[in-house]
Amino acid sequence: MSETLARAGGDGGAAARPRKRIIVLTGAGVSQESGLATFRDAGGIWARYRIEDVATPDAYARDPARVLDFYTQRRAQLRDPAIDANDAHRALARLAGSDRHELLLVTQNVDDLHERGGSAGVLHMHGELFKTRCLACDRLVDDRADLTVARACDGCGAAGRLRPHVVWFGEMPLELDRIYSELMDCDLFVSIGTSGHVYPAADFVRAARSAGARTLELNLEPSEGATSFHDARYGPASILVPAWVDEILA
Ligand code: BV8
Repeated sequence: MSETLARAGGDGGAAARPRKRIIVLTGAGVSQESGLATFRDAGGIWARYRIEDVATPDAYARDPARVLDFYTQRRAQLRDPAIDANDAHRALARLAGSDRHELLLVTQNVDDLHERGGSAGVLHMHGELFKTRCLACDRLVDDRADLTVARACDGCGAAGRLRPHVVWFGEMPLELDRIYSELMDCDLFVSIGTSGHVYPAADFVRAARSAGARTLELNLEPSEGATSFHDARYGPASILVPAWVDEILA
């Protein structure tokens, strides 16, 4: 696996056993027990909003105020001190610290709970809620403030050109080349808390399997891609993930 991966400690000396290369993909289910709504469960985000109205480039072009308000509300919720990382996030950070494994943590989530649970180098393939991009000058900044049409870019001063740094439907996810090259070179692919509904993330298990990796699904219930996994365990992530990490580290 390339050096871009978080080296999991250890001196890497010649005598060192080869590290097990693990790729973990997470979805909204890993943050559900932290209090963040998922997308497709009962009462989920897409039960209250239409994707076409709030999560596509056309929606933003047609009614930017509505789209920015959707993300402003999600930012406000994520700023709420009652929302914090859970045991699943923390267990994955523990795994990254192992000197016998190399972990690439890819998340579809735009929240920062993996980071708050202790993970570093998280690959946010659908972007990040606490980042804002200016369409006039392409400036990308950390930003937790409300997004409004009137707000001007601190860099170029243009107003009405700011958007959340998230990947909308119809837009290319981030770092796909890097993800696919790591999938071709991993020993174990683990999918956690995702419905397997959104592509290309839903395709990763097939790519990993075709390259010879073992595949495992940890989810509340069978995902749409359940039959593509060698192994599966069903239940809440805050129970399943720490138990699985303990097994891996034993
Ligand atoms: C693209 C950011 C390429 C915004 C999101 C085939 C190939 C390529 C594309 C497509 C294709 N088929 C269709 C498409 C188009 C589309 C797509 O997939 N549509 C779907 C609706 C069919 N894909 C795209 O548009 C993607 N772009 O492919 O570009 C391209 C581009 C240009 C030109 C040519 C090609 C972009 C997709 C990214 C969209 N942005 N989010 C935001 O967050 O607001 S997607 C959104 O869905 C979130 O990122 C979310 O993470 C993601 C996936 O949802 P999940 O995370 O899985 O959440 P969900 O609620 O669905 O499921 C939760 C699961 O957790 C459930 O299974 C539940 O049982 C479980 N769970 C619940 N509680 C717990 C739990 N598990 C454990 N413990 C618990 N406590």
